[in-house]
Amino acid sequence: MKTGNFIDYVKLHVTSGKGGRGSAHLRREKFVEKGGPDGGDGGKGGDIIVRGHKGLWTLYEFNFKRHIKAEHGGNGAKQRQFGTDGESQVIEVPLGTVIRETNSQEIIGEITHDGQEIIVAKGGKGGKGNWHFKSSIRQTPRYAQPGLPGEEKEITLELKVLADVGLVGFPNAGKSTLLAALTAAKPKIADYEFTTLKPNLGIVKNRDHQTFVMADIPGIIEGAAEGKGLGHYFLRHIERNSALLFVIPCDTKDIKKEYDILLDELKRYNPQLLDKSRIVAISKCDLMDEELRTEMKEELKNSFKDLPAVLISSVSQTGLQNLKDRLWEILNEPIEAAN
Ligand SMILES: Nc1nc2c(ncn2[C@@H]2O[C@H](COP(=O)(O)OP(=O)(O)OP(=O)(O)O)[C@@H](O)[C@H]2O)c(=O)[nH]1
Ligand SMILES: [Mg+2]
Repeated sequence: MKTGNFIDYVKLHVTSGKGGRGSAHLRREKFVEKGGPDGGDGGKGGDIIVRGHKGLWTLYEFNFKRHIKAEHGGNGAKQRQFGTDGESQVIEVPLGTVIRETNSQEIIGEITHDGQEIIVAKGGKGGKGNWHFKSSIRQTPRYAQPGLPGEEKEITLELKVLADVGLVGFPNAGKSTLLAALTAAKPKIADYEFTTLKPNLGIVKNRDHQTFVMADIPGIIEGAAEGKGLGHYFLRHIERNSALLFVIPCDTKDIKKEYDILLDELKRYNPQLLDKSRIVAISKCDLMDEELRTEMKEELKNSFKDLPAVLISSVSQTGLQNLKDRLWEILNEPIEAAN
């Protein structure tokens, strides 16, 4: 479905290339009276191929590229020259993309692993040149095959598993500020609680063209399950994320306790939320001096043990690259039975 700037469903019009024509050339040489047929074969039309890429998390780019065409095969020529094969077009998609034929809704295939390729529209075969049709009774065939047409299809790409990050935190924790610091999204930010009333999504661009989607949702408070604050119905927006990023400000009295409250509210909404990978970001670290930061790191080690916990500041842009790298690592851990 399409929500705001977020795309996980896209319809494309794809056309493979048609095959090149076979040539009906007859050889003529100075001292050869009757030349034989020497027309080469036409090249094959390019395919439209969907390929899985583990570094992609959205179908966002197809919002601007709805028509995809592969190249036609080249025509055959004299001296049995083959026409060149038309170049195929490769559509790179995130893992978990289901491809359907739009009209029938029939599933063409599903991309589940990196490098996997599915041909969604086959290029037309090239036509045979006239020399193939030479026989004892037909020494100079003037006939050569035309190339076969390509295929034209409407396909739908749908991202089944959204492997991305949901921000979880109390109101005023700095979730929206973090989204704004990491993505081009421009969520409302203010120094009061419940500034965010509906989810915002942004695309995080990390090094080497790695991208993933981050979802910022309203703050959660203790008792959200009973309807306190904005309640917890909006937690449905992070149900399909593969990792949860807990945002807790550094000036929180008891960081571990706040984390446990958040975890408990998630559990009360849907215990399956606890199966997701988690990472903790201690926000607003520009408010601490070096000494406090060192102390905080010790505290985090004791409280969170194996759970990754990082210090960040969206305002001074500290720790953000580290956070993106950690998120990337988590998102690329093998997914067990994701569905
Ligand atoms: N000093 C400092 N202040 C920050 C930082 N990040 C956010 N803030 C401030 O914290 C306040 C709350 O920020 P938001 O990003 O709106 O917080 P939120 O978690 O989205 O809040 P809700 O939408 O109400 O749940 C704002 O006044 C921000 O300017 C930071 O890194 N350093
Ligand atoms: Mg907010």
